[in-house]
Amino acid sequence: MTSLLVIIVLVLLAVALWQLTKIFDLTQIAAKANNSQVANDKDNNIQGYLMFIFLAFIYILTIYGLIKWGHFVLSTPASAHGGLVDNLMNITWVLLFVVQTITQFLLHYFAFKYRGTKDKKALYFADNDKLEFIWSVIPAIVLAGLILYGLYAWTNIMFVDEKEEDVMIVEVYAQQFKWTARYSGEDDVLGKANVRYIEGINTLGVDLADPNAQDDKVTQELHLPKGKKVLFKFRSQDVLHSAYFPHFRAQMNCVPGMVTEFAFEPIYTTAEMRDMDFMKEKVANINVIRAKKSQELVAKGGQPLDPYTFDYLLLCNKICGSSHYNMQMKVVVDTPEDFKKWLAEKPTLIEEVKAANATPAETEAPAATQDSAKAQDTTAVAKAVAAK
Ligand SMILES: [Cu+2]
Repeated sequence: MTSLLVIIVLVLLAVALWQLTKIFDLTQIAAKANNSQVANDKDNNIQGYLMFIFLAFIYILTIYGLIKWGHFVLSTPASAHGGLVDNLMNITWVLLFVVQTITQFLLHYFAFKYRGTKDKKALYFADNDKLEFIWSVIPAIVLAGLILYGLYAWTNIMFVDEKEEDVMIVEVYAQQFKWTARYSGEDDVLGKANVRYIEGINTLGVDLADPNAQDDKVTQELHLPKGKKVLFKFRSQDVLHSAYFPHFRAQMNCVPGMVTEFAFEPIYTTAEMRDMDFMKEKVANINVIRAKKSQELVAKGGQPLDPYTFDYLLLCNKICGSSHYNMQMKVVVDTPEDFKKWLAEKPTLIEEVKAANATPAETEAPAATQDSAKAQDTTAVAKAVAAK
């Protein structure tokens, strides 16, 4: 009750103060000599120079941003098509940078040059065909060039002829909040899958009766062989996800109820990428930050952080729920020999399902016999009743 009264008093005090300032303002206005709303030369000069200050602010912010954050870019792409994507991106950035620098200068310079003065009169200028032609045609040509180059890059990257090209087919399965990979095995054909077949450890809903599914292998880590084009088939169990491989410049939405595709060829193994100078520098920088954080943690009685080593990652790039931020899978690019060895060691899904089914059946066997004995008893009783 008291706190409510205090709040009411405070609100009333605030209202009273606000009213008092309004009255004070009104009395002041009457005392001022120049209360005109029309800008004079001094006002216009101030506005004109403010334009230049704002222009300088934009330029300084751009340069500062480039110096401070410029090194955060991903650098060398790890896929065969990555250079094409980076090229397109770089051309777009350079164009934007040049056009932005020039147009912002012109905009602010003319705003300053033609600032208002007492005896200047605005000129009525209806149109100028030549000027309009120039500023329409130049951007149209530049944009058309960019779009054509983009289309060329897109078709180049996205077109995969499964029959002609020697591709390896891998399924990437998305669900809240993890990724699972399925290798198509020796036949290079994935077994059919449907959400209705999901049962026990068959979390991808693979049709175990499908002949193509017999050699499929399901893994929690994505290994890829260097120098081999991999065609990914994406599925999602629940909501929209997006498979994003930043180091390979690849991204594709995973849509429930349909299969989407993306193919790329890894060109550097994980070990080779770790050995590149720019990557060594990045990892060293991260570890400096981690070491500092570790000191803080240890001072508070916690555990220090492990040093960071680089790994390729598959991330989710669609906000798909509360743990979206941590929906990731480690991607390892091996030499073809190491990849073969790794995959050969993995059991097929059929073997895994058999193993999973075998264990509980053996332990539950006595209970099952009892049940069937009971069932036999009841059938005997039923038969006897029917005979009567
Ligand atoms: Cu997701």
